[in-house]
Amino acid sequence: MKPARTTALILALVLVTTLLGGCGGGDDNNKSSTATQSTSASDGAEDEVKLTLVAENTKFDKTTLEAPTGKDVTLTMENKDSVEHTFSLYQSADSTDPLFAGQKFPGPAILTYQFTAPETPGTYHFRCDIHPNAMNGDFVVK
Ligand SMILES: [Cu+2]
Repeated sequence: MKPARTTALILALVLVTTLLGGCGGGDDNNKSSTATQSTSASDGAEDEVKLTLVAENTKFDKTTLEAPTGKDVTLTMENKDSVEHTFSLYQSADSTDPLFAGQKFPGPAILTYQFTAPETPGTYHFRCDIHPNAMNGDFVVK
């Protein structure tokens, strides 16, 4: 009788372990590649800034974007137009040498750009290189 009880106990432990393990591991198998995962939704995300921009009727939905100095920026741009738009970052409105030049793409589509915000605080300039006069704004770095 004793061996039977021991076996039952072990089975119970295995069951509990499996359940717990299944619960915790169910969401992610590749735990080795999640070094930058943010565990909480705290807006103080240290290593990345997420921005969004919508292009519609040859206009951006924002005239100001903001990012902390030196942070990795993930900019998700939705192009609602059938024509191509792009996002590029410049030192100033009259610069022709982009700090970051985004890929052009026609809509309707969504594209994610990744770049690093400038290290020096200031008001930079972003624009669509195809429609620079109609689609532009301030990129404020602080
Ligand atoms: Cu454009």
